[in-house]
Amino acid sequence: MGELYRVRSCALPTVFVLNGPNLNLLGVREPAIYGRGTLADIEARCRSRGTTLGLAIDFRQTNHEGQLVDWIQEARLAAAGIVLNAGALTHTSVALLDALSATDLPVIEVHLSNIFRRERFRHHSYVSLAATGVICGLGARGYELALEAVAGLIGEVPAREER
Ligand code: CA2
Repeated sequence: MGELYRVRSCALPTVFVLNGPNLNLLGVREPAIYGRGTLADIEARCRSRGTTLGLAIDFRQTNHEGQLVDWIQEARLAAAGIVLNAGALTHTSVALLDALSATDLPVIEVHLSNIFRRERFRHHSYVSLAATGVICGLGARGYELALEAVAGLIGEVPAREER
């Protein structure tokens, strides 16, 4: 009688799913490389997978490098993990590498295409230098697998050498 119950917070961990330049064109051009699905289709798959994994999905796209840097900095305070397809900035951006290096969050780098079967300039990734893991060549499924990886990594004790 008269017992007090503490209300437990049930906020889900948020994962930022960040997409870089030209990914808004998916489904419009280059279907041979990227398939016929749109970015909206990928977002829907992420939201559905997020629901089953118990993750809130914050899905964004920008064509601007500085905006991606701002979002990665925002994620440090607002997210439990990052899934990042930086588009062509993957291969050029030290600014993204520096922003990612400043987070302690799990970061999964995703590419729709297998960048290692493509032009040589796509074989190098600055993002990979700060990523926890990399998934490429599996199309939209790669985003779902990345969310599974983040779900597993959230709350995990850091590896011994990182402590
Ligand atoms: O395979 C990926 O996901 C990429 O990150 C996609 C980037 C590319 O620069 C990376 O090397 C690999 C390209 C983004 C999408 O570009 C489009 C261009 C025209 C039509 C549709 C998409």
